[in-house]
Amino acid sequence: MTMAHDCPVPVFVLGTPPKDFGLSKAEVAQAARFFAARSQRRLADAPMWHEVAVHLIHDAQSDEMHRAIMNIAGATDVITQAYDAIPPEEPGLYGELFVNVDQARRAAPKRKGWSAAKELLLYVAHGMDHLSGADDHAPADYARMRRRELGWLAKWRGALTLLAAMTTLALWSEPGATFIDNGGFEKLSGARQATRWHYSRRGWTAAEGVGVNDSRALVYANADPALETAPWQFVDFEKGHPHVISADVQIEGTLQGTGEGAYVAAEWLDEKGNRVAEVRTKALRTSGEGWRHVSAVSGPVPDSAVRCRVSFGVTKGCMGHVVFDNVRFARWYTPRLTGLSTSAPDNQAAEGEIDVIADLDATDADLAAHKAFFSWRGADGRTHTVSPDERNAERAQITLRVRDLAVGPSQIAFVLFRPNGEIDARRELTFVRQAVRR
Ligand SMILES: [Ca+2]
Repeated sequence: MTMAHDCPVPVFVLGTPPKDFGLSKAEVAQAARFFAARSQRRLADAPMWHEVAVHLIHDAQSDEMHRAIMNIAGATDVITQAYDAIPPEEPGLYGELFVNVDQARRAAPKRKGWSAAKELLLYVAHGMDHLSGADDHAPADYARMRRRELGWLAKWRGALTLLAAMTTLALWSEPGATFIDNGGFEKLSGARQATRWHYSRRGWTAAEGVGVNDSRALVYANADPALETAPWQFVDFEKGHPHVISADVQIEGTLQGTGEGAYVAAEWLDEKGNRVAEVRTKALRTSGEGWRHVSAVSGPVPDSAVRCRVSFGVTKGCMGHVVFDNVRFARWYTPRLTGLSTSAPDNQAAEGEIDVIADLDATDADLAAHKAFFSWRGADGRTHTVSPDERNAERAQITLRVRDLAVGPSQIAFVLFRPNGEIDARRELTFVRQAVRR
């Protein structure tokens, strides 16, 4: 069961957030998944969450649902329903949230520094909180729930800021060089099979599918849960260095069965064919409403390795349709972050501009393989994240105005990210913005 709890909760959003909320349906779904995972994790013996549907509705439907379910007239913010499994469904939780967008629009202006989008997400968080059994009948319980939900919302917004910073850093993109041949599945043989991939015919089928940007992709459908076979190819590699494996994955709904899910893997074999090293991405049971990018970085490849095999598919026990595209495998470069400093003496200044400098020991390829940014606490009380103004193999640098920083001591950090969002290296320093003497 531990494994099942690590799987993302399948959450579906029905309906569309109003345009003026500035929130996409995909963002609502991502936030809902984030809250669902936190709610589920609250209890050690939580049941398996199979599926949660989030309905975005208006006053009229909210009133109707409210009467039907709770026998109360009038629209409300969110109505939560939890259902038990109906055999032969697996035991566990199936939930439904009815979230009222009209109520979010009405309530938001009553809170300072709040928006309709935040209010809407707060309702989603509240519904998810109820699904793990939280009860708000007593005022103290309600306050406890609200604090927890605001905490989830703050964490989610922090995650959003991070994602936005990462996706805007086009220069710090994934490595271009890959040892995979036909990883995008564009080349087909006469039999319309993707060339260069070895196929084993038993237990599963591979067919042409629609990939990223309407390109070709490979659809993997496992028909026999007892078997685990997958398309594969031998690839080049460099001994003594880590390697990165990644792919774009799309799953129709949720994979059925008991296995971990869809994955991409590389394994290194010695002279005798024994496996001496392996790297595997996190397995997915659902991809939500679109494509998910998965990646993982191996340790340094041992000297005994003579061959490397890359494969993808679904683990034993899992059944369903998975579309794979852009399977990549390349050497992973690790830049070293050797220092972080500012141009101000003793990292203190009252006004003017300061340079913040991260010292790197890297190559150009390292830079292409990493995302990076500086972050600091601003005078406006918010944490700011920005890409470097300048960077090369030796350093990354930004220039900040002292008056934009928080008064007194605050942390300035520099972070290097792997393509999958894991932190590779981080340094921080304490900067003191001194009061101006007049
Ligand atoms: Ca493709």
